[in-house]
This record gives sequence, C-alpha cells and structure tokens, in this order.
Amino acid sequence: MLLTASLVEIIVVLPTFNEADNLADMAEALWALPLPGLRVLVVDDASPDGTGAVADRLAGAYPDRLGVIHRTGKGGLGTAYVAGFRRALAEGADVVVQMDCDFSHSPSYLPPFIEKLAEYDVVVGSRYVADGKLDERWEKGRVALSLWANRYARAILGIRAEDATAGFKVWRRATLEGIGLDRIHSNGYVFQVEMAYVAQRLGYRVLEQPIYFEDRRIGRSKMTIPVKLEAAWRVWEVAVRHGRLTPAQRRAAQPVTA
Ligand SMILES: Nc1nc2c(ncn2[C@@H]2O[C@H](COP(=O)(O)OP(=O)(O)O)[C@@H](O)[C@H]2O)c(=O)[nH]1
Ligand SMILES: [Mg+2]
Repeated sequence: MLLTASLVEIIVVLPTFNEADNLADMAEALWALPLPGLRVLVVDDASPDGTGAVADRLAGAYPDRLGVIHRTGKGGLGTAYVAGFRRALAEGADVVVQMDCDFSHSPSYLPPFIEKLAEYDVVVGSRYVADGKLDERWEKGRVALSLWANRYARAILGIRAEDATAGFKVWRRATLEGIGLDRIHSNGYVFQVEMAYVAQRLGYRVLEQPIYFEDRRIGRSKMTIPVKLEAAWRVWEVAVRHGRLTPAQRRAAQPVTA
C-alpha cells in the first residue's frame, strides 16, 4: 500500500450526538492538517441540538470535503461507526479514521499516525502506553473507572493492547475489509473492545501510539454509569462470539461503489 499522505484517500468518520458547538471547529481543524483531500463523514443521530443541520450546512458549503449520514434517532456509537465505515469503504477510502467529535482526540496526531500505517494494519491513539495521559482535570473516581474498565476487558479477552477501550483509531482499508463489519455486533462502548479483539484474533498488526486525552471542550459525555455497567457484561458476549477467530477467517476485499 502506497502511503504518501497526499496520494491516499482519507475519510474521517465522526459520529455525533449533540456536537453542534464542536462540529464546525472539528471539521476545520481536520482540513487544516497537512493531509490534502481529507474528507469528513458525519454520522448524526438526529441530535436534538441541531448538529445535523450544522453538518448539512457544511456539506452544502464543501460538498467535496464533507458528507453526512442522517439516522433517525440515537442508535448508538457502534452502529453509527459501522454505517460510517461501510460508506467510507464504498466511497473508496484507503485510510479510515475514527475519532470523537469533541477534541478529546486531537486532530494533530493524525499525520504521524497515518504514516505509521505503512508498517501496521491499525494505529491506536492510546492513553495507557508510556507517555500517554488522561486529562489532569479528571477526578480520581473517573480515572479509576476508566482504568478498571480497560483492565477488565483486557483480562477477559486477553487483549494485548494497553488501551483496549480506545476510540481513536486509524484503519487501513484492508483491515476493515478483513474484519468484516457484518461480524461486529456491539453497539455501545464495547464496540471499541470488539473491534480491538477481532483485529487481534485475525492477526492484524496493531500499533499503539501515546496520546494526551483531553476532556471534551464543549458539551457533555454520553457515557453514563448504567452504560458502563452494561458494557462490562457485554465483554463476555464478545469473548463467546469471537474467541475462535483465526487469521484464516479474514474476509475478502469490498468493492468501491461510489
Ligand atoms: N451518531 C452517534 N454518535 C454518538 C452516540 N453516542 C455518542 N456519540 C458520539 O460519539 C463520540 C463519543 O462520545 P462521547 O460522549 O464523547 O463519549 P466519551 O468520550 O466516552 O465521553 C462523540 O462524538 C459523540 O457525539 C450515538 O448514539 N450516535
Ligand atoms: Mg468524548
């Protein structure tokens, strides 16, 4: 795979639920990167704050640079990403980025991450490798819960990556094709764990790069305590569903249709 950033088609999938105050800044920060031709694909779930209208306005102003998938209601992060990934592959993306639309995942990491895809199948922005860091303003309880959730998922599934719940990832097209998005069933935050686990079981080369995970700039997290508790038992579902996957079960490439 040729990975000179200017020659590959990069699509950044941004799931949004109430990110009206972040979306335009986020799109501009992405377009300001030295990654010419980078495109943004917003997957909005009928956000009550009008994020969808902001996305439509951007798509109207920059039709070559931003697309929108409108879903009819809050359908969850996992299915939003799967819908976005499918569209990105159909549109011919060589590199597919997943990240939050709240500046927790700084766009500035993208150019070096994409360069690393020359040698790896997926690059993960990691809070828990050396030099990675959580926002200093997080209270102790929140840090502990995040660390615990991560250790729990890693222990049950045997995930080697230090940050098994990371939501900042840069995928090669071929990796998403091989994973087979039809195989992915998790919808909440376990989606991140399921993707990490399936990638590992299929033998893909995973590289973790340290990030400073800043607290979201504007708006509120959608991650509530009940959502986290549900995630805990869903990790077992992932274990049962994918525990026997081997590299021989990678899926075939997907055609570009758009
Ligand atoms: N489309 C869609 N996006 C969502 C949903 N839940 C969260 N998001 C978006 O996914 C990203 C991560 O969610 P966030 O609330 O920041 O979670 P946190 O980083 O764990 O606090 C943000 O860009 C949210 O707007 C959902 O149900 N549907
Ligand atoms: Mg966030």
